[in-house]
Amino acid sequence: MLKPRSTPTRELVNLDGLWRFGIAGRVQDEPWTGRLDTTLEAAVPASYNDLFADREIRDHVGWVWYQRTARVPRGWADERVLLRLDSATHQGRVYVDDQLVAEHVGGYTPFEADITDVVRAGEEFRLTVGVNNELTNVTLPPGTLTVEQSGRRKQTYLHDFFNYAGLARSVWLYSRPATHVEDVTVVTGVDGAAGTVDYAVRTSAPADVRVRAVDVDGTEVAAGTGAEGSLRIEDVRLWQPGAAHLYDLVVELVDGGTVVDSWTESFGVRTVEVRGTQFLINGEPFYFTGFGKHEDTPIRGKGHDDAYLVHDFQLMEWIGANSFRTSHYPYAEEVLEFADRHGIVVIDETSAVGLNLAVTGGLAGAVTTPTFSPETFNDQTQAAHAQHLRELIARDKNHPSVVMWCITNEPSSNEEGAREYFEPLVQLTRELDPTRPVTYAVVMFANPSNDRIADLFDVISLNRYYGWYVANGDLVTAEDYLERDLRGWAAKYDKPILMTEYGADTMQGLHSLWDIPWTEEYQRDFLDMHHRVFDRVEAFVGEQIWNFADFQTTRAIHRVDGNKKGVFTRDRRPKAAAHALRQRWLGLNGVK
Ligand code: BDP
Repeated sequence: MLKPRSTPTRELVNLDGLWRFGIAGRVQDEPWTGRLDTTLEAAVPASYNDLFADREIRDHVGWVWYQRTARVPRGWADERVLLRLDSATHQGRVYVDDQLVAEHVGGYTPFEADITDVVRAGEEFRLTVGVNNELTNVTLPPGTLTVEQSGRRKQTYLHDFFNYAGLARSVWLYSRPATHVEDVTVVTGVDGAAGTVDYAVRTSAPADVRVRAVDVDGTEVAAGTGAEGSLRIEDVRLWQPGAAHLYDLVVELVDGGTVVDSWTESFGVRTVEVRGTQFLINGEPFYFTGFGKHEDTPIRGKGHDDAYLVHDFQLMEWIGANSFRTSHYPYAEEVLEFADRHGIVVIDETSAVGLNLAVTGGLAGAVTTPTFSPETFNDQTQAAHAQHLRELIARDKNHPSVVMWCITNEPSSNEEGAREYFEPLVQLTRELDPTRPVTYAVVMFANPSNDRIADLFDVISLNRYYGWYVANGDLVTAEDYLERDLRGWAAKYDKPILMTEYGADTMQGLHSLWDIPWTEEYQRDFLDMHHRVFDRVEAFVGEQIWNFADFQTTRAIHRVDGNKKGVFTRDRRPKAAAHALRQRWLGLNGVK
């Protein structure tokens, strides 16, 4: 699905701002049928949970309602009119006046509705959006709903981040010509000094297609006609990690000499390949440095915020990080566009986190219930996962910054049923995008002898907590365990190995001379120990620390107002480890 954009043939109205807001039970039934009966207003984009001084809202389980009016610009009489929600976490229902126009399940991918037949150019309409935050065994991420003795409904879940919900990304009204570009796919290659650009344009109706590739200064560097084809850019400037270069692909639909739709897709020319134990970008070995991140800030929760976007990327540059993983869900498209423009490498992850009944918030328990079974994660979960992959890859396939798909975080890959569940999903990912490697983040208790799915993937991405959940406070033992573990994987698979999580909770300002977990010194020494080991293992292609910044979680005895494994605090101040990391990563510069 194309991100709405203003072009010579399309116009765009942003509907962000303050919307009337209320939780179900406190507003009228069928709230879309009239003015929402509330005095509250919520900011969009933002998760609603932390906006109000009201515990019931923060912990509400079920539907909440957002409402505002919007006006269709009067010049849009001959256009199709669409509404686009960049996300509604986790389920959305959209009403124009009294009419349901869209419904979508999945909290981190966009959806839209053609509302031409229910609105009129120049007139106002009432826009009501219901958002539901419930998680079950067939949603991604999954969760469990229970009813307490008091009758209060409660949501529990297996992932270690707060279940922020609402309209955390932008909402748009846009116009589109009746005959239009529906989708554009760009796949690039390198041929000596030239770049090759294979493109495919899907149109809503038969039309003549012409395309041209344009450089940043506006020079046309290649052109072609037809819905599918290949362009050649001589003396191409590649998109490189740390040195981004983007071109525009201008796509025009022409009918009898008139341009009926015009769409511009930016792209970078680069290649990605896994060869043996190497991860190659543009044919050169690439070593990932960086973090697992979260969309998480005070007050806004998971709400997209351009100021934090800029600042987070500044901090990544300052510390020498060349990459991050969108743990544990697809991030706002603005984040990927920024990464495209600034040469930051992205591992794009789905929201399939928590497919593991042996883990609770980072703590391991005994497996009492099978993870994959008709009662737990089943065919319906798998179908939701497949649908999520389709939506994610359709949304993100043209971003040069995205170099790999991570289709799940810490599933119970050592359990029976894991292979049956994942094999078709890996296959689907490869069909949807044959150009990018595929990985999954391997949970600590899956090891080279009991893991059942690693051979299906291109890269082995490990989440390991030696020195934290195992051998806590004993970095000598932890070093030994870590090295054995890594060497075990390296001995079994001829694949690149990447560390996608390692980290120690750290309270900013807590210090000690000794190996005391939670201190700033311990975090620094813990990371140093890991880096010594990584440097000894040949097949190693990168290190992404857990986490970039402290983030909010659900309540748990091992969480102090959230997870504190950030190298930066939640308000983005560096802990001591940040300075040590900076020394290492600026020195490495993406090559080990
Ligand atoms: C891993 C999870 C991550 C957690 C982390 C932790 O992938 O989401 O936040 O552990 O416990 O299991 O800090």
